[in-house]
Amino acid sequence: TAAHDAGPVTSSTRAPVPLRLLIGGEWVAGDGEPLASRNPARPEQVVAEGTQAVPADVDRAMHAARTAQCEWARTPIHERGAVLARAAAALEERADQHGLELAREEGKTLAEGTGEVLRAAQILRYCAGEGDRAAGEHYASPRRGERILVTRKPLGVVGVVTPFNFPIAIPAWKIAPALVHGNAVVWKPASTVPLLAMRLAEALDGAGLPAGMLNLLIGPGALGTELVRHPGLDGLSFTGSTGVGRALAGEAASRGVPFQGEMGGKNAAIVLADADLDLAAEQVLFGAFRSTGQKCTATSRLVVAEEVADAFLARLAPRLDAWRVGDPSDPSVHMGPLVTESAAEGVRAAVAAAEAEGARVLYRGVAPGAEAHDAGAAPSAFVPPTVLEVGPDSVAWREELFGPVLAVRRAASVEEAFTLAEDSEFGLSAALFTRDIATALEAVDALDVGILHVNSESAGADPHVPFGGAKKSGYGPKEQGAAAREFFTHTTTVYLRG
Ligand code: UN1
Repeated sequence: TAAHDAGPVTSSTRAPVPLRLLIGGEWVAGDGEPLASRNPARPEQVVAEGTQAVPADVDRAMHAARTAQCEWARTPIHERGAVLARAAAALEERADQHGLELAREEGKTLAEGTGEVLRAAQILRYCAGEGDRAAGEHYASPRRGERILVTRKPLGVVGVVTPFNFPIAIPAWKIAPALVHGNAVVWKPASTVPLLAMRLAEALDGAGLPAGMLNLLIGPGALGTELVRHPGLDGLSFTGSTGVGRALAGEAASRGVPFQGEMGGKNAAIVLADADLDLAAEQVLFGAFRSTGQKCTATSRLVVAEEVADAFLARLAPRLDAWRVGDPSDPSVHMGPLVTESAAEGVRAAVAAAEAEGARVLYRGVAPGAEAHDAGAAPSAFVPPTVLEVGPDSVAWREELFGPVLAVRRAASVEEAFTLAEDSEFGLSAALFTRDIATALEAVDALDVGILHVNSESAGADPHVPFGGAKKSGYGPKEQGAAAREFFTHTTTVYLRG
């Protein structure tokens, strides 16, 4: 039976939720090390606790998945979709409860947490309708009495490895297309957010997904290595850092296993001289500081036209002054902590290094615990929103810090603005602010990015269109929409004569 507790959520000091793994349709305690997920805003609060999976569980899960997948692949796609639709309804019903759990476990705000649970439901619903969409292709034949059909078939058993920052939406956008296209899944979520992983698995299990079709292995990174090395693996979808992604991609390639990698970003917002500066300031604020900057699509670089740079920064500062940083389960808070103290420590160290290299602080907000940190007392997972004016070699310009830090450079022309935006090894998303459609069209050609937003923030993605990046940001096929179908299926070309 599922491990979720159904009662209303009123208190933020409630008892930790017991964690369970899902293997072959059974909810079980792991044989591995104990694991507790903590509220990064209040580290004394344990949100969920249990024991982790051990590497041998990967083999058990893979076998359960293989057995289940044979039958599932023969189940009509509309029936498979109906399971996803029921799981979507269950998540919608529990959106407030799970949204609060997300805020407590990961640190994003209550509104973002609840929004993410609803987004996961939306993705499940989108994939539930996959049976109504084109399933393949039909070609004429150069020979009389023959037609050529291209049909799609599942890969088989796929691995899914997901990050902490969207603990339910990213898993949903990998697992839902995998399942609806007839694959079984072995899933290793980030071990900082096990409760939200369990919530998604419970929703699918409760919706009637056959035993073994989704296996949830909570545990250390070694499980991911075990998974990619398993001889039964037919595909692997990963979101996370470029370093880990490339290591997994190498393992997958050496075994001929298809790999889909969604990796880092160092996304620029470009504010041109003709932009609506109020709109741009609002969207840059959202892009850089929502979810505490912990999105691969977050705006972490700002390229601003010299002639409007001061006017733009003068519009950003009061918005930042009004930006409340604190416990994300308080609905009036705009930005919570980072996911862990050590993540915050890394961002603080990078900001200090950037300053030591000559970066100028244009804005630094306040964050709870920051003073204590300065005094060398209790460490804190909070980092204040920070805007730095930097040079081309600054760590804040080059590296994905995954925190609330915006690195700024000024451009003397549109051309220079595009050149500066392109000055990155990453190419996930970009945001361009201009009123000139011709300039926007130029940007489409000039910017080597997977996603371009014109007059909106660099983050965000719809479930029916491709998601993924260029350069170091992506590897292999993209995610979502028809791109997900491409990845989670292969084709059989049928030369058909009567
Ligand atoms: C979004 O921009 O809303 O890890 C989603 C990430 C991305 C998802 C971004 N894969 O942040």
